[in-house]
Amino acid sequence: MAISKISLKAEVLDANAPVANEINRYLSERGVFCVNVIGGAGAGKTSALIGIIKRLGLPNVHVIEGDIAGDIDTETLRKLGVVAYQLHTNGECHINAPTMKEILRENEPKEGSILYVENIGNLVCPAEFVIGEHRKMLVSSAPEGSDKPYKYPHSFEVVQAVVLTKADLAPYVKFDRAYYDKGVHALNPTAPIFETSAAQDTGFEAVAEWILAERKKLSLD
Ligand SMILES: Nc1nc2c(ncn2[C@@H]2O[C@H](COP(=O)(O)OP(=O)(O)OP(=O)(O)O)[C@@H](O)[C@H]2O)c(=O)[nH]1
Ligand SMILES: [Mg+2]
Repeated sequence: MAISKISLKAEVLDANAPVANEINRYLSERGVFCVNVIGGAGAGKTSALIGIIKRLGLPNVHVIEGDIAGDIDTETLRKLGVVAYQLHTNGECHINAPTMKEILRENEPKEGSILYVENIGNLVCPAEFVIGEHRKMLVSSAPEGSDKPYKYPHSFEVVQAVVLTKADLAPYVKFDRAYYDKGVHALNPTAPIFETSAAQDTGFEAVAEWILAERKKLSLD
């Protein structure tokens, strides 16, 4: 039973990868830099995106909001003037490449833009699926606990940056920053950890600068 589950998972991931490569080529040819934002439910992904987008400006930004149900985050972003598209995963715990391809067919991102994709909130499945992104960014929050890298290692391994948010709450939840950093660095020695707070609107400049620098590395700016 366990073996057939594993082979089914491998099959699903194998089928996903070529579509993700196709999307990556499509986006790169259009000069669109795509960041796949993953993180637990309620970690602060949408709030972090707002903080980043405020720093980078609206004109060349698109957001795909992945949800199981509803369009609350999409509406929040639209009210702020962000061009946001709603993607529903029909109950799936992650966005996959075919679904991403479908939404891109219906909503072509503007050439030269930055496309953020807010994935479904959980620390497991979104880490496994590539969807054509250039970078994966993890939003991880202090109240989730400093043990998260140790319990959900894959989410910390596959990303190129970690946004440690809700820093304003760290003193109230006994967040152990040294323990957290040790766990993150053991799994991922190169990813920067950006400390932010959406409540205090702090730390997002550095994240925005990182995004622009990563885009430049790929000559997509
Ligand atoms: N104190 C504090 N609260 C925050 C911060 N960032 C987000 N929140 C709050 O945390 C809750 C969840 O924030 P969201 O940005 O919606 O989180 P999310 O990860 O997008 O949530 P889902 O899309 O539902 O998975 C909201 O009540 C926010 O106001 C922060 O930096 N500090
Ligand atoms: Mg959200």
